[in-house]
Amino acid sequence: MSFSRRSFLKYAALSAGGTLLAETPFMGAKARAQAEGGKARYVPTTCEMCFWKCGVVAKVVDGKVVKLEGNPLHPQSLGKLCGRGQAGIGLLYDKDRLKVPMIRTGARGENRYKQASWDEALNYVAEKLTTIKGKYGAESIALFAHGSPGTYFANVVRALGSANISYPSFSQCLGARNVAWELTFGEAPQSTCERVDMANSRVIVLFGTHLGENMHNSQNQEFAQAVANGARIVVVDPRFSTAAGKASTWMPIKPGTDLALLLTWINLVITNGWYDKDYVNNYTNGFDKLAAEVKHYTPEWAARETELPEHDIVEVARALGRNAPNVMVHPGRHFSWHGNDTQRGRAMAILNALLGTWGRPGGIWLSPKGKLAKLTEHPAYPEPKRDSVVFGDYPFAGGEGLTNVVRETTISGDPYPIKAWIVTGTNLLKTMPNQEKTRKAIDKLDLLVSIDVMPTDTVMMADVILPECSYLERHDGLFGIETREAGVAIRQPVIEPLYQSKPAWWIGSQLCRALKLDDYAVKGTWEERMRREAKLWNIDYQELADKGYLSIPGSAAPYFTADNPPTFKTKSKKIELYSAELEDESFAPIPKYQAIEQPPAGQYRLLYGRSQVHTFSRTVNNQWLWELFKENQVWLNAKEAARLGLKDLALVRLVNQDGINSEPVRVKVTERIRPDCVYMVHGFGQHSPAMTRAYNRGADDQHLISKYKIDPICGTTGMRVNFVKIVKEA
Ligand SMILES: Nc1nc2c(c(=O)[nH]1)N[C@H]1C(S)=C(S)[C@@H](COP(=O)(O)OP(=O)(O)OC[C@H]3O[C@@H](n4cnc5c(=O)[nH]c(N)nc54)[C@H](O)[C@@H]3O)O[C@H]1N2
Ligand SMILES: Nc1nc2c(c(=O)[nH]1)N[C@H]1C(S)=C(S)[C@@H](COP(=O)(O)OP(=O)(O)OC[C@H]3O[C@@H](n4cnc5c(=O)[nH]c(N)nc54)[C@H](O)[C@@H]3O)O[C@H]1N2
Ligand code: SF4
Ligand SMILES: [Mo]
Repeated sequence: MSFSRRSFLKYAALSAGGTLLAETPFMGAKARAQAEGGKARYVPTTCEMCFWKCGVVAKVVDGKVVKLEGNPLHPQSLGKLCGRGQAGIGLLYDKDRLKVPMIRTGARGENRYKQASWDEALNYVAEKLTTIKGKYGAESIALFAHGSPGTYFANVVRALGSANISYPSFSQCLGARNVAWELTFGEAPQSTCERVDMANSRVIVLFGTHLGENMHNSQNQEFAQAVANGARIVVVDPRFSTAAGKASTWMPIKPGTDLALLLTWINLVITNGWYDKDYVNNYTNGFDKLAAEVKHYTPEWAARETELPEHDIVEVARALGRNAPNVMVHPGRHFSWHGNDTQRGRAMAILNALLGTWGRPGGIWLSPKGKLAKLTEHPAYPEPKRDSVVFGDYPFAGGEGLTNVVRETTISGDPYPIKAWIVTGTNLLKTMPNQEKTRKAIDKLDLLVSIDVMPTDTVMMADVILPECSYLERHDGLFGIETREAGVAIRQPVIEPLYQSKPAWWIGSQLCRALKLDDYAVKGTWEERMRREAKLWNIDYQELADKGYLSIPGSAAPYFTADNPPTFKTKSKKIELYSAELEDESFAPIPKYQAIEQPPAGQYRLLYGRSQVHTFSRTVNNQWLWELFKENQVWLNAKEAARLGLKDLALVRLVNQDGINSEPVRVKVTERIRPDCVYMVHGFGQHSPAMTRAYNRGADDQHLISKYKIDPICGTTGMRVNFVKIVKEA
């Protein structure tokens, strides 16, 4: 497939839902309103349609939000929003939004609730939490969170005396990647965003990382720039992704064999001398051991294992070597694939190290200088009496906590019972593998509180539902934003909260008061606190509120040069090609290839990913995005479809290795996927009838992910280990 540069740029704009905006001059909200005669009001704020934290400028006419645009002053949006960001209005005005606090009256999942006042609902929660704490100890209260509301409830849980706090963004997303890079470089390859200098890169290799479907805004804009600048794009993906459409080489790898390819590239780069010798000599340790260890990973062997052409394997390694250090093997983001993910991440990090990409143009840029001071206005949290369970027995289970371990502990009651869950910003039934376990854990609870904006499947299991207002109706943050430079962004209300919904900071503070933990409640309003924070940071709050983003002058880290060498926060202060830390814990200090289980005849490996116009399950009911993409389909290779007698759009069910059936779903017959796997967009198959548009639309990939494989190093859950057969639906 070949696109001219011009048509690609047009296409890149289209792929964001057909609606990327042209850059608008923006000198601040007031100036803009004045320039236009004052009919419209403009409010800069921060998007939460996903977690990229783009700067938004909202246009308000007669009290109604009529348009959301990208803030040109903000480095995450660069004047544009993706389709989901623009559709924030669809969330704000969604008729199905949670509107009032509710207390369950029927059985869990029966959808019977009574309306409650805020006082009643919060007192009810506080009483229950107090009883549970009295009976089982504070540690029996756990928080699951994702995104900005988490902060306010982590405060409540810590104030109560528990540290059982976990986020799916570690366990079900990028945990293994960060751990791998921390072990290798002493630092994750991400600050606010992945620190990938794509626009200046000459060769970019993507493993999965389906940019263009994965619509993280500025990253996609930089990817488009890279293509326009003539970078060579190599896409390793069993599926011909949107990014593969921009690639010179598509490598349709056999799923789960990526480590074989990576180790072979490491071998080729070493044995052919294609690595950055000065860099490797000066900044790494363990090179000789690495060279010896990877010797037997030959291209012939890799070709058999990965089912990729040997010629391509060698040729891409050569291209990387020739263009090093201005190249990158993109570190990826969603990383919990097969349960051996930390070692895959290690191999990616090692390959980047050999090519000298850390801190170099076109590689991984360094994190900005200086850190913002922390504003703490409450007493220290009480020390939990019993250790938190959130890191399980995994020696490298990073700082964010493992959702799956909290779930496991809730089911087993070992080492102590967990009896209350506070859940906010995450749809656990859709997010964690093995829904039966999630339900089983919920059955064990004395209290499930949900703070959310939509009546999702998980919300409708809650005992108490507390309606948060959308991100367009609240103060939140300030947010420290680290891209190449450090900066500060604001989230502020564009309009007042609709219905009886409230911001998370208010709900959290009121809950503290109801629990008689007044010292942990916000002093005054959150906005007042934001002003105090701005003062601490020497930032003009008024200017920030007008512009949406302010950069911190002089914070950008330069590329590294020989007189400005990088410092590495590893134990040896060098890049650890050989990891003594892993060895000390009895893990392979250099990644070793081990083949993973492959599907039996007649079954396919279940793969999943993103649609450019949806975020997981959080947007499936959004009127605007729903109109663009109402339900997912199952991608199936054309030859396999012919063999099964299935035409395009045929209705089927998938049945997994444990006999679990999917909802009925249509087949997309395509040459764009290997014959041994099928692919679905994640987030569909909502069973909550209160989500009237999304209800029963499409199929839920998570329902079929009953099996998962835990990474022994960091405890994240590999989820691409399920096999399905396809059954025609009558
Ligand atoms: N529009 C949109 N964008 C998003 C999000 C969203 O919800 N919507 N979510 C954001 C978040 S939090 C994340 S973490 C990222 C996730 O997005 P990525 O980090 O890009 O996720 P991946 O799992 O790397 O990419 C999915 C691709 O991996 C391929 N794949 C499957 N199995 C294998 C394999 O064994 N080997 C290889 N090489 N490829 C394989 C699939 O075919 C698919 O094309 O997206 C972010 N961007
Ligand atoms: N099978 C499968 N599982 C996956 C993935 C996959 O691709 N396939 N992806 C994994 C990845 S990469 C990630 S990061 C996680 C994402 O996991 P989650 O973050 O759990 O994803 P969502 O499904 O978007 O659920 C978000 C919830 O937050 C609510 N919400 C949205 N905005 C707000 C707000 O402003 N305030 C509050 N209080 N709530 C809000 C939504 O209504 C929804 O209930 O899932 C992981 N799990
Ligand atoms: S990438 Fe899109 S959805 Fe995510 S924060 Fe930016 S505009 Fe919002
Ligand atoms: Mo993620």
